[in-house]
Amino acid sequence: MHEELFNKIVDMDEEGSIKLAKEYLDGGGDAQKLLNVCRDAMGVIGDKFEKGEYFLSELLLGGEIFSSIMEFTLPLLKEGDIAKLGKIVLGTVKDDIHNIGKDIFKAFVEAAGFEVVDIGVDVPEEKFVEAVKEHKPDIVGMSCLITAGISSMKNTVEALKEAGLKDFKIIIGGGRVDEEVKELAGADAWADDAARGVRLCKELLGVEG
Ligand code: B12
Repeated sequence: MHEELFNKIVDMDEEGSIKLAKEYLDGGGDAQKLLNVCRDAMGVIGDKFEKGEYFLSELLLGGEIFSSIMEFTLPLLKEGDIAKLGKIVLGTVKDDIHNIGKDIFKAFVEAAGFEVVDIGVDVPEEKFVEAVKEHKPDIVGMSCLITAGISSMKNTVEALKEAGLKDFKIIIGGGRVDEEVKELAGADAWADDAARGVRLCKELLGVEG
């Protein structure tokens, strides 16, 4: 199953990979092994995107395939099966309703082994503050595609500080971020593609892989 499923996912055979994954589990296959194959395949898709061999459509489809397989695989995983690299509270900032990039990043970073608490789009500062208090993440991720979102990110970082919350790193992503915006917002890292974002999340927490 392993190599065949890996190839089907990397080759973007959505129907074939879902069918094969279901057959594997129905035949008594191991959910943890299935998850590992999906993770490896997602890593390769991310690498191919960074190298320019794959485009946005493949990234989107890769995210969809992973999410579809996880829908029926996650409930079968035992507590402790999912090696968590860390927890991320993720949202698109206030006044910005773009969700596509956030959702792709979410699928890729979950595939890499992070737990994600998705708090949605157009998320006001207070909601980030509440979510951080409640979920105690290792990383706060903010997505931003529009210029108006830059001040929202800055305000969110300030609101988190004012609330006395500080035991986490902040990463920003989306089409409207760069080094300058990172400095302005007071974030620790920025990424304008999902694969880079995953790598940076690992770097921020000093985890291998
Ligand atoms: C699709 C789209 C829409 C859709 C959104 C659909 C949806 N459900 O998301 C609709 C039509 C609703 C829309 C609405 C608007 N849009 Co629009 N939209 C776009 C468009 C064409 C594509 C955005 C997109 O999905 N890109 C693909 C994703 C995958 O890319 P991405 O978000 O960058 O994500 C990747 C990385 O950045 C990273 N990533 C993303 N998030 C995160 C988070 C973290 C933490 C990390 C680490 C990584 C990460 O991973 C992703 C995968 O690699 C862009 C143009 C463009 N070229 O970007 C304009 C664009 C973003 N929109 C724009 C505007 C202005 C608007 C509107 C204000 C238009 C209007 N006048 O009504 C509205 C409303 C906006 C609002 N209030 O938020 C402008 C923004 C300009 C600016 N500088 O402010 C753009 C750039 C178009 C333009 N050139 O004018 N839009």
